[in-house]
Amino acid sequence: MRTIYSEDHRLHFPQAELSGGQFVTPFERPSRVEYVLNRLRERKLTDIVPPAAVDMRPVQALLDPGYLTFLETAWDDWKTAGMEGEIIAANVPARGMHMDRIPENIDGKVGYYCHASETAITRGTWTAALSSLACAQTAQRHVAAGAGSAFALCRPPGHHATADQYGGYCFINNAAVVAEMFRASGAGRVAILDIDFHHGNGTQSLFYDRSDVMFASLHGAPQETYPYYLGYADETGKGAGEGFNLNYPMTAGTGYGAWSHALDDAIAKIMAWGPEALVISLGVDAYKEDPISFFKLESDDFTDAGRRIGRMKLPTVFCMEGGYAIEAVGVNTVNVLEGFMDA
Ligand code: 5XA
Ligand code: ZN
Repeated sequence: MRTIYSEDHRLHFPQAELSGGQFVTPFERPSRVEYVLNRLRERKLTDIVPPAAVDMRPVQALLDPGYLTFLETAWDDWKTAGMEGEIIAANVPARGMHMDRIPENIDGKVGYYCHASETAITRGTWTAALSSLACAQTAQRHVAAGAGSAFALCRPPGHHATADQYGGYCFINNAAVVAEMFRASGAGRVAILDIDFHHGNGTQSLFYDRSDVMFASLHGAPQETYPYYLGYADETGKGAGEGFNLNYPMTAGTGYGAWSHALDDAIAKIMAWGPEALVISLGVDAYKEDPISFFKLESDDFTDAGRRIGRMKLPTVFCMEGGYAIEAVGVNTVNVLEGFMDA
């Protein structure tokens, strides 16, 4: 399986993340990718290529143009306004306030376009986000051309990003763009299966009223973990999208027994629908030692999960999402890919 990877991810490395009331080194850091690359090489999955140039057309079709302009210009505007540090949202529209009036001041704009203030924007964030997107797009074209599968080693990740909000370390929703590109390249039905520990709120919101893209997510219950305000089992889609959104929230301590049961259920429902392409939001933070998550998967479980996904026998693009048990991220990610290829 081909991996698509860009060095430009390094341009996004905020100094700090707001966590537990303190500024800490961000969990989502460049070295995560090094561990994945090393493991890919160790296991001789060495077809690692750079992405082609990013194509903004499918992104513009899916995301809010004002949001894209904001991401592109935020750093310059922030500096022009005399801000000393990195961009961190300090003011967000809350209950009872206007949710639809965009402030002119950059500090207000940041709050308008942000949903989680752990995520900082730095000088290189936009370029890095575009490079991450380019990896996903190149993977999609490779699979649409008949390759069977591809792994987009995306960083920063994407599944929390909505049409007009960043947060949860995500800026542009790579998996959603890939799904949209599969639709544009002729797939009538596309499924997105999100196995990251966190609910893919951004992906859900982008397709919630659509019947051509099914979204299924296995994640920590929103009562107990980020993103807190979305991801309940009764969110099943709306309008034409009713029945095309499947959430599997699970409680703290969930192990592979219950998790794989949810995976099998999601796979069965996806397969009964008959999609022509599959996008996997591949996070490995369901791992038992992940520092910001609470599931209990072992490294071998990721191989088995990959095998179950591989048995779907669908053209598949994997987009890297989360995973922060830094030394295990490589093994766990590559285990999914090897299980998939072994199916
Ligand atoms: O999949 N999403 C993540 O891993 C980011 C979680 C951020 C929690 N503050
Ligand atoms: Zn995650």
